[in-house]
Formats: sequence, C-alpha cells, structure tokens
Amino acid sequence: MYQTIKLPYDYDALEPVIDEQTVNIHYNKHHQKYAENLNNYIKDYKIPLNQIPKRINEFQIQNRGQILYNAGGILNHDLYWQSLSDTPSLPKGKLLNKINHDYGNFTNFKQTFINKSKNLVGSGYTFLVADNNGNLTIINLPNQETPLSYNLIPLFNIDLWEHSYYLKYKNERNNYIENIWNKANFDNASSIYENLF
Ligand code: MN3
Repeated sequence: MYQTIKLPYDYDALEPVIDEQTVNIHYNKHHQKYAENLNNYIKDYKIPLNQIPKRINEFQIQNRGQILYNAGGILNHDLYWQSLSDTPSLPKGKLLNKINHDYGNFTNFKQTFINKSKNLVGSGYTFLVADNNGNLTIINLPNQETPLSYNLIPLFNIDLWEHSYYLKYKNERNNYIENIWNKANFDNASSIYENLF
C-alpha cells in the first residue's frame, strides 16, 4: 500500500498562518485521496513511491497519467508538510553555504522564492530543487508534477493550490505566500542536500 507521511505536528500547529481546519482538510481529505487513488491503480506494491516518476513506463500506458498524477500528489504533499513547522528553522550546513553563495543571503533567497510563487499561474507548487551536482534552482510546476520527473531532487516546496489557503485567505493568495515563511522549516531540505553529493 502506498501511504502518505504522518502529519509531523498537530492540525493547529501552523496557526495563525494556516488555520487548523485547512490543515485538517488538506491532510485528511486532499492528501489522503491521492494515496487512495494510487492504490486503486497499483494493486501490487513493487516500485517505491519516489521511483514511480522515473519508472512510469513500466505501467500500462492507459494508466500512466493518473499514476503519475497521484504519486506526485502524495510526494508533493509529503514534502509540503515537512517544509513547514511550528518550530521554524533556517537552512544549515551545505545548503546554507550554497544559498549564501548563489543568492547572497537567506533574505534574498526568500524574496526570490516569494516572487516565483506570486508568478505561478493556476494550481501547482513552487519548489527549491537541486540537480545531482548540487546546483539549486527555484521552479514552479503545475498541478501535481514532481521535479523527480525532470531528474531534479525536490528539497522544499509551497503548495499553491487554492485548497491550501482559501478558507482563511480567500482571494488574497499573496498574503498566504508571504505569511507562510513564518512557519518555513528547512531541516528536511538541509538534511536531503547534505547527503546529496
Ligand atoms: Mn494540496
């Protein structure tokens, strides 16, 4: 069975930036639905979740679109929950050094990421990704596309689908995009990057 990660904190942990009801519905309804759907398409668990994007050709062609979409939905939300915390944290180690090298400092990096998020059209995510040589890029991807499909390693992301903010922020997506940085957690990203190369 394919599964989502366990939510790493309580539903109200991200208050007041993201309200309890939004986290509850987002995790228990939206995120779980991707796992439910994927398990309906794949009955025999042979390929690990994070290998599905690269091995999508091993599935029947008529199912590939839905399999990729739902696997991406699990993976992208797994990363999103780990990119947030009630105890926010800054990048560390190699990741901090690379961000300082590429962007000058964390504040500039954060502003570049925020600007990228504001430019996303439709539903999708902003990601910080690394390639196999450790080069960093900030990218937007639509819907549930995963950077893994492009041989990129997702380190950190922000969900920009309306369900991630609409109950509280309504049409004010830019406020969500800025406020969420008060709960940003780079422990997971720092750890992935540290062991990457
Ligand atoms: Mn979502």
